[in-house]
Amino acid sequence: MKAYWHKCLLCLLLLTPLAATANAEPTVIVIKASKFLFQPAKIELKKGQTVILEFTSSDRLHGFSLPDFALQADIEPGKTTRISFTPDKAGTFVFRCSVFCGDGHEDMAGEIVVKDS
Ligand SMILES: [Cu+2]
Repeated sequence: MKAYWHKCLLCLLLLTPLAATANAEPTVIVIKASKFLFQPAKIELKKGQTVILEFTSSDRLHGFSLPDFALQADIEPGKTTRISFTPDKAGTFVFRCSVFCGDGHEDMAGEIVVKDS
């Protein structure tokens, strides 16, 4: 009988971390856009791991464009824009503002570094 309870306990211990992983919400990466930068400008992700990219703008309309993953979004001031993103390849990928926002617009960019998990 004692052995039986030991087995039960063992099963519980083994299954608990699995259940926790299955229910885990994707990590939210908060990105702030303003003239003429993204903060943070460098984002590190893991291949195959889903994250939510959450954008806000503190001044005017900006855009987010990540052509290597065909991702595109408008970032409107006063609004929160969320995109679910699961990088399926490793590497360094440049994202840019895709809405002309003034004299520094051309330099408004950042990079996403995806590491093999
Ligand atoms: Cu811009």
